Amino acid sequence: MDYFFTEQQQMIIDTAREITNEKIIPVRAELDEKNQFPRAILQDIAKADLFSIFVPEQYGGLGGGCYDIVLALEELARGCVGVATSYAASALGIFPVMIAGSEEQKLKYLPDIASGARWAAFGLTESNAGSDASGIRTTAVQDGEEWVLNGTKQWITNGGESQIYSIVALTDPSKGARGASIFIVEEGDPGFSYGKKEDKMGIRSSSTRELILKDCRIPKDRLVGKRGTGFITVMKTLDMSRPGIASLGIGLAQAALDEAVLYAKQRVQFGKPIISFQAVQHILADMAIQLEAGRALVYAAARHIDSNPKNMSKASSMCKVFATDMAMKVTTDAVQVLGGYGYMKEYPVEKMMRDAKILQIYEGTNQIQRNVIGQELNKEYS
Ligand code: COS
Repeated sequence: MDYFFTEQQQMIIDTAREITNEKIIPVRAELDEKNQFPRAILQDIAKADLFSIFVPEQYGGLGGGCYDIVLALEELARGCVGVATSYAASALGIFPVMIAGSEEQKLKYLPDIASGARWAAFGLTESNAGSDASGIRTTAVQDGEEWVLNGTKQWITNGGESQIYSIVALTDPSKGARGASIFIVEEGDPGFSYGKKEDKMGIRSSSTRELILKDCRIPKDRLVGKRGTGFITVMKTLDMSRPGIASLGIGLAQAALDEAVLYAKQRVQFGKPIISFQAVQHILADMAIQLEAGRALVYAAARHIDSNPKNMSKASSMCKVFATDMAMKVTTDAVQVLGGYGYMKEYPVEKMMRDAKILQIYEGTNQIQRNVIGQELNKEYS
């Protein structure tokens, strides 16, 4: 379908497509197999200026909106969701600074993020605080001109690979969510180290690691926004990032559909290519319908978010749920169309199905998204 992209959007798509075709697809199976972080590909992405999309122009970025980001992510995810996740995590990690950071912090960090010289990551989740984001236990105590952070963050995307971390910690533990604040922690800060790297079912090229803060001392000016406003910034950050996860589902489902159709055209059974059988055609047709419906919703949500930045929660959660549930279904159906071959690592749909699962879980499970949508509906109709 023609979505009438602007010249700039088409340029973003073409640039990301070239990286996907030339740099990602040839190595994705190997990265998956070896659990290997795609450092060289991220450097190519930086050279192609794609890290600048989500940074405002005055800090060296392209000043793109949500729509521009989802287009880039969709193309990268068509190649590999693990690689695309590593790219997206830098945006997620720096959104708190863009949302609530001081002018000095923006000038210090955003140009490096835009050029891809440094990557960011977001440190929210802990072993006992996943869906319940306000249940974190990491603390930050002021000591003269410094903050002292203590705690362990779990499952941090780009952990150990990024140089800049937005860490959520309690500055007033008795106040719960209203006692949370966000801090910038940099690689090399005293008391900051990395824990074990996870061995995952899918998106294996992305790095998922613990962050350990043990009497980690950082300068006073690393507090992002006002003390105690961290939870609201976290919620706004996730509102901004969730359409990106939706677009990973779109790119992944497109890749799975492409593989399934091409296979069905060349696989001969009962004397005919299997695409000539209605049973197979109907599976492919449903995959295509669901994919296009998801894409239309993601693009519509992204356009809505760009023009209504203060009212994005419902659109953001709706597209995240629909596109990622769809990606799980479409990748599973792709494996079905390829049959026994689809189950083998020799064909890429096996990896696609494994990669799809995390999309329904990370950046807020799809059950949490439904809670957000339900609460927004409750407000709208009151
Ligand atoms: N934008 C701005 N503020 C928001 C907001 C949003 N989208 N959503 C909630 N808030 C505010 C509320 O208005 C409330 O403010 P006050 O304390 O001033 O009233 C505050 O934040 C707390 O909101 P709420 O009571 O709804 O928080 P809950 O503890 O019930 O949690 C959910 C809300 C479940 C939505 C939140 O914990 C969440 O998103 N969990 C998933 C976390 C996640 O995505 N983790 C993935 C890992 S991060 S990559």
